[in-house]
Amino acid sequence: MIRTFKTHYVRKQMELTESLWEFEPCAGNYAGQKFPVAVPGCWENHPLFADYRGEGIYRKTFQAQGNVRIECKGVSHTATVYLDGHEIGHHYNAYTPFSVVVSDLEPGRHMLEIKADNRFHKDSALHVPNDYMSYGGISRGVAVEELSDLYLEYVHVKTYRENKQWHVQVKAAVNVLKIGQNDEADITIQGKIKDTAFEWKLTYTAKKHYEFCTDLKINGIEEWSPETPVLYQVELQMLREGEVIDDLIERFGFREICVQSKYILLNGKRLRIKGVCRHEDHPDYGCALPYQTIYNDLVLIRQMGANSIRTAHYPNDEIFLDLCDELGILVWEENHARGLEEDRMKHPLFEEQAEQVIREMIFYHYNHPCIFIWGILNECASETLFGRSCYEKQFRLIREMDDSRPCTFASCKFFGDICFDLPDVISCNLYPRWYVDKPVRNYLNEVYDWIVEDGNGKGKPFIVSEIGAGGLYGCHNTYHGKWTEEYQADALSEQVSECLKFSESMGVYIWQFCDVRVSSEWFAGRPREMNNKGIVDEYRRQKAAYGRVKEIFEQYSNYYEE
Ligand code: ADA
Repeated sequence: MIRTFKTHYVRKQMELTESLWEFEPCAGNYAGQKFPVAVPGCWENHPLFADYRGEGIYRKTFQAQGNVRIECKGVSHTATVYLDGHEIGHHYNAYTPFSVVVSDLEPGRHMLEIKADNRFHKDSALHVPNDYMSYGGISRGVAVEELSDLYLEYVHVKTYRENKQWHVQVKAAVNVLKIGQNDEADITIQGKIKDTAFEWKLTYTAKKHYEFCTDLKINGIEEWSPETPVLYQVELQMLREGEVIDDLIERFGFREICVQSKYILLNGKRLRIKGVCRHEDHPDYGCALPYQTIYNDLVLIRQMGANSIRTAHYPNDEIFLDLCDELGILVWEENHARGLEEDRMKHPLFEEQAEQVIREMIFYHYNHPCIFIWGILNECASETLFGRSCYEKQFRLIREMDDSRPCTFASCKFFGDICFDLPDVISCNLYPRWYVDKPVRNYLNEVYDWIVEDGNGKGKPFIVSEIGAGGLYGCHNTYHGKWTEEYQADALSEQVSECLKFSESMGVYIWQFCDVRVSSEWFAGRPREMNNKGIVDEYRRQKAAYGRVKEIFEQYSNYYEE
């Protein structure tokens, strides 16, 4: 399953995830041997490849003809795509979707091969040894679609209010793959949102790409919010000479996010964030969590009174976003980068690769009402001039692509950060009672005062984007030392309640939801080669901290009083 709802009724779409693929590792003890595997999946979850870092080829045949679009929701982390033995695509970065279109396929069976590579190779600027695992494999769904000579490429819906009336701006594009004999043809695109219909006309000639945009007033809608996650559909159909040749259905919600002085407003109400950071990670599935496991995580997160998830440190699977739309969970979605210092950001491919993640993240995820803020470059070099130039460029790109959401970055460079004038929201990762031996309240005051007085962050909303402590599931001792469940629960109680009591903070994200595997090449003293700051362990067994945080979160509503 690549989405939780159907996006096409006319276009023929087949998901290549319903039967097994063949997997062949390219190196190691089993090089050249073939294994049946499920896709999506990570090879680390096959007992023979639990620590394999390298290249592996996935093979699958499918039946199709004509113009074919192959969409991969995520291959970890470098993909080379071959069809019938010819290379047709290449993509870097595990966490964003990509697609390849091939014209005029003969009717019959075709061989799709995807070579995945999770080595920290020299051309990889973002996937580096880190405090999370860069798994290997086809980690998200794959679909094959048959297209007509032209197809609907995307539809983006922005919702906004004017004089208390809700409007939508609908943008869409058509790609022309082939021109018929007469070199031109009349096309109609019919659109529908609720009971409002609209239409675009197009006469296509040799041009390859056509863009459309319409603003509409929509009556009688219900707003999307955490309490009422009401969703609507935009439905497009493309007709040539009266015949429907393509369709595209997307989902969105009516909601407006903006920043006003120190507040983040959702539909005019002052949001209070009670959140967790979450990696896509599970001992049985790696980063390829199936629908039910993602859903179960969201249930646990909601049950503890949280209203938000930060997708640290990369864009997430669209099924996760679909579910957050449905359940009313606010998402901070982040581009891919963690802890890259200046020399890493000077990697010749860094800029291009990081911007590509932003482009793909916003292009594919634009319609999700759950996403209320875009984040970039977690804990990167925001204390240097070169680092600042990267933050500047990336914020510019985001704002060009989407003016409907604020943006932010999570800093650990306060007392030296020179970028706080750039984002709409100031976010800091703070670890009092863990890495910093100070009472939480004092540390919060110290950091916040610096941001306002010396850090150029005055007058903007402030969020604690990480706070937490390590705790090993089942570890107890009489003196509640570090790594015990008790120490973690005590530290988190103090951290979370102080952040929520702090009148200058608009909310807090706990680091982190569950314990996660870290790459073995990155160590930093993590017991079990895992980051153990989860409030549930890797199998989602609740630690003492879970219940303690729940008690605190439940005392606070989703909004600040006016
Ligand atoms: C950082 C970082 C996280 C994680 C955390 C920790 O703030 O953003 O990815 O590494 O520290 O556990 O130390």
